[in-house]
Amino acid sequence: MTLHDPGNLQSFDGMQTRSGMIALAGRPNAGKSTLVNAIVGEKVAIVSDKPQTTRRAVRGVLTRNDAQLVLVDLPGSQRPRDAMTERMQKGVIRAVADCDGALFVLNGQQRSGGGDHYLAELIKQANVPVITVVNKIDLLDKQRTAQALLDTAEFAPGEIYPVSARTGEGVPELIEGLMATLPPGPFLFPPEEATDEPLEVRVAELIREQALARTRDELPHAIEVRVDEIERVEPADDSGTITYVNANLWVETESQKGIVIGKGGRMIKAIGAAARPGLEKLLDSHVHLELRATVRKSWRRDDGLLDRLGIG
Ligand SMILES: Nc1nc2c(ncn2[C@@H]2O[C@H](COP(=O)(O)OP(=O)(O)OP(=O)(O)O)[C@@H](O)[C@H]2O)c(=O)[nH]1
Ligand SMILES: [Mg+2]
Repeated sequence: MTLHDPGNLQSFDGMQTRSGMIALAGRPNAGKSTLVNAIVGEKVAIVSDKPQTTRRAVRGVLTRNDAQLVLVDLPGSQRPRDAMTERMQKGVIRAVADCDGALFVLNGQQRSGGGDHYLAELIKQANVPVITVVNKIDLLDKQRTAQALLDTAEFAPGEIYPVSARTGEGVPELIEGLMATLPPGPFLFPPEEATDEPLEVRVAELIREQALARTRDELPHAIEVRVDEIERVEPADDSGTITYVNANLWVETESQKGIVIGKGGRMIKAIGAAARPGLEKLLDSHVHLELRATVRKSWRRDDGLLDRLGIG
């Protein structure tokens, strides 16, 4: 860096760096979290087929040579249903305006006139550069992809990229497009980090992902997972590190608790067993998971608690 640099230009290994935060906005289930994982090349955000899987902003980081892209995965936007989703919406609008740019993610297979148009207007108001993505093109043939792109161009801001977050098609081109929008600036995170999420949160989210995959209707929305303890033990022999994870699955009613525990504990065991491979990969260790379920009445309506949970 020389004294004549304008602004806060910095160098990394002698190079001038660029960096920026890009917020992902889109309706629930559009595939925002899947896309963040595809771009950063690591699972930093959980995914499910239930709407409103993402509850708080999750940052995913991709660093390449002299450029660092920080993606801010946000909860899906739609008309609020309750106090929790209302807070989530307000948070989304603030988050987009606070970023250097926005990535507007549309579900190419399930387009909704009203919802997508409303969101497009909201994003334009944030006054930041926007790139639009038509996602899930693996589900469309060429002709329907072309039609989806044409329809999207009618109302969506910025350049439009067709992608499949699931197969990775179009993702390299999108990364190039996003990198090109980054303003000069110092790296915001260590280059080797894919996210700044605390380990406890990543662990809790991987468990919640498996609980979401096994529940329906209102129940997925009533589940929160808290990790009480993570303890790494290095055995004297070389049998490998064991990590003991103690986690608590919150629900709102006794009947919900009955469902998540299941007959003879079958459901909660299945959730734990399904979460374990992801946890072992994340923790690079054998994992012993102790999972309990607790009724925490109306936790989604408790403002103080939602604050502490970082929701909204
Ligand atoms: N076929 C296909 N499915 C996808 C693609 N991207 C995401 N999905 C699926 O769409 C569903 C929703 O994906 P998420 O990434 O959780 O969507 P989201 O936009 O983050 O959803 P919220 O967090 O609820 O706002 C999941 O079942 C994904 O597997 C894609 O490119 N193709
Ligand atoms: Mg999500």
